[in-house]
Amino acid sequence: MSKRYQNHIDGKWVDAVSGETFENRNPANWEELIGTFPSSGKEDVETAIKAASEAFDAWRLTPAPERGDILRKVGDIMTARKEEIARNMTREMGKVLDETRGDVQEGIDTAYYAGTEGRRLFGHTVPSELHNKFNMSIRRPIGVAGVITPWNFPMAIPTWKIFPALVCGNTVVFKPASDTPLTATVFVEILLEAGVPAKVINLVHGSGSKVGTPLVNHPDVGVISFTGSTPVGKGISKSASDTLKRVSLELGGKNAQIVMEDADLELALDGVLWGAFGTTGQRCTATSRLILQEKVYDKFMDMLIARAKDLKLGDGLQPGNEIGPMINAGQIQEVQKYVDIGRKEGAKLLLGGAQYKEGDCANGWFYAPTIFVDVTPEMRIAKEEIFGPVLSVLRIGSFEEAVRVLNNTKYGLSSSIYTNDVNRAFQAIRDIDAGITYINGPTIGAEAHMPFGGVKETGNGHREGGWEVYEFYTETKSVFVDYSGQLQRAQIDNY
Ligand code: UN1
Repeated sequence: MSKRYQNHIDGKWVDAVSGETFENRNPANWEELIGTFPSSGKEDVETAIKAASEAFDAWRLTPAPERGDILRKVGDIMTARKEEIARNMTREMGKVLDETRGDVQEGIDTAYYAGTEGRRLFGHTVPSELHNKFNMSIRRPIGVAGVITPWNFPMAIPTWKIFPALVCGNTVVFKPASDTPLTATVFVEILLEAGVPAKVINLVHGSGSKVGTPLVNHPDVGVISFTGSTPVGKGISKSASDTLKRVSLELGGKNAQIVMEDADLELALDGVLWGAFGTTGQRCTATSRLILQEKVYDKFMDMLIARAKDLKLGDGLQPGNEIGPMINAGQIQEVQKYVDIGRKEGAKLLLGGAQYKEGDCANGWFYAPTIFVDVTPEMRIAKEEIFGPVLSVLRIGSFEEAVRVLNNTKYGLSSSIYTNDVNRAFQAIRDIDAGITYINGPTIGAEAHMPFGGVKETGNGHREGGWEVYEFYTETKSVFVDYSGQLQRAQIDNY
């Protein structure tokens, strides 16, 4: 039985004002309706922002360690419900159960990290220029945070954004991707059960244009955190400049794995298979390019094709399946568009290249793992994000050429090099233009307590995860305490 789900606004579970709804279907079997969700609009967003603004004062005055304690309870509840959340996540967005379990675990780790961060939120004390005067900086919450999240990590990414926002003392209006509204709803239920005050967390379902845009434009929202595509991120950045709000953008990637001739090839093979085809290639950190040294080219390609052609596609809830469906028909078309471009550009298709409809996959959005060779650095399939199970292979001679080819894209999120030469490894760390570099590991595999984000058009300089995101959600105040009992002019006026 499919269920009718609601928004959580102003402390209550409610329908959209318009009464309209949208459907959430299983991408592995589109005949399975998971539920209907409110198709919200500007009025719903405005009520949510008003509630979040009203709740701000009491929440910012709650001691940060106490706010952190609530998140520790959130982690406990998520741990107890991990399996159920993972199963529902696989049903609504397709990736295989092992991966959705990992997605929930990333949220759990983020909860426990955030919980203890409530006991830090460090400021600085520094000496004053003057006698009998004390200087410090403290951190204050910003106000209402607007959080807009994608469907590929329906639990982990909302936790990356919402936990630090809350620990820092902000209240939240949360607009999840309309492909994964169920996980978002369960997440908000858990926050409330753990003790987040009802008006502090508001959930508004619906589309980017009807819910996201009014959220970004609203003058009472002080900070926006968004993960999604680069074109949408640029639009958000422009709109947010009207109200000068702070914005964190985590956008596209065109990540590459370099394999040098001295690499452990078996290790590199496991890495590229996981990086390129895990989550059906639908990670912003996915390995979209393999940059392969010519001396090991033929051998490695034989190994790669042998393994990639046997990857098992199917419903992620069935044990043994390795690759789930893509998220929806639109993404299938987008991937097909790039496969056609690659062919026209003269790359050679070695594997896949079409929607996959065999057996149990007939009623789902499956796409065959796809590998292009003879890809040159200037081809679009070597430079543009595809967000699907498509790997472009580029042949290089030297290490220097490998780094040059890797950097030849407007994105800079994740990167990887397989080599046993420690000098090359450190040169790669220094010279690769990316926010993340893995040595002898694939391009995917973030850790909750490490900064996450990229350079160039992958973002606007902020990082999620780790300690840096806590700075994003706070404003610094410089404080001067003069205990001299006299007017002391600043040093510049006395010099
Ligand atoms: C994303 O695809 O937006 O490192 C995030 C990784 C994951 C996070 C990916 N833990 O691949």
